[in-house]
Amino acid sequence: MANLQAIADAVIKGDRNTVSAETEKALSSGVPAADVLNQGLVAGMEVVGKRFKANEIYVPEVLIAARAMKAGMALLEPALAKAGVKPVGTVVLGTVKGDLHDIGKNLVGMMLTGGGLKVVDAGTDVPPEKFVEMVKSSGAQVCAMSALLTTTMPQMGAVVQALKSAGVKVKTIIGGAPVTQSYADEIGADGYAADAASAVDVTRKLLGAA
Ligand code: B1M
Repeated sequence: MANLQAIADAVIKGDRNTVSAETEKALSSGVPAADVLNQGLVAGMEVVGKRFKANEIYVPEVLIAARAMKAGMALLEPALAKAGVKPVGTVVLGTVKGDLHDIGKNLVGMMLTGGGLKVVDAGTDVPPEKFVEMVKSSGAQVCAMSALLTTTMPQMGAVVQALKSAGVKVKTIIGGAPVTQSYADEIGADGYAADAASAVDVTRKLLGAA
């Protein structure tokens, strides 16, 4: 019997073995991957975020919870990313310079792959010049950036500017907890998405494939 609350609780405790076991159980009993993700893994990480903010837990506990969440996400990946679909475009995706948060970025990557896009993962702490270089070398039509810190958000503007200065013809999309549509407008990004699922819709729209 699938128990999504058990997945959330195990993420909160940082118990990756239980996260993996319960995620496998849920998937094999037919629970949709999106429910396992949202009601299990993401629900658990939301509690972790609140406790972190309230100084009830600290960075090591958050890291252990993040590792547990990643174990569950690795199991969900094949279900989220349906194989065999011809890519409708290529996206370079990275977390901007100074920022090491990659859980949301990885989720966006999985959903984009599932949405029929080829994703070139630039990793975390990616400086503007690396985004430019990777967009050029991959021939990507979209450059997607994630930022989780208010202090690293300005890097997104720096990437938009660097792409323009390099004369690279590419659409840009941004997202991450502190990012908003008005911020996207301010820095001249072509798109903004609040979550991984909308990132797929916005990217496909930017490519004219919606
Ligand atoms: Co950090 N951290 N963290 N952290 N951390 C936050 C972001 C924070 C909000 C916590 C808090 O105070 N409540 C806070 C930022 C405050 C601010 O700037 N406003 C914070 C801080 C302060 C820090 C440090 C500075 C702490 C310190 O060292 N004192 C430090 C910075 C390190 C650095 O990056 N240079 C730090 C470190 C860490 C860990 C390493 C411990 C760990 C990251 C592990 C990892 O990613 N591998 C961590 C974590 C896990 C968090 C919280 C708890 C959870 C983030 C997460 O993974 N959420 C976070 C609190 C919170 O957000 N509740 C916090 C789950 C994930 C699925 O959601 O990433 O938001 P999220 O992604 C969503 C959407 O935002 C969107 O889609 C995703 C899902 O639908 N999205 C996009 C994301 N990218 C997108 C791109 C798109 C479109 C949508 O288009 C391209």
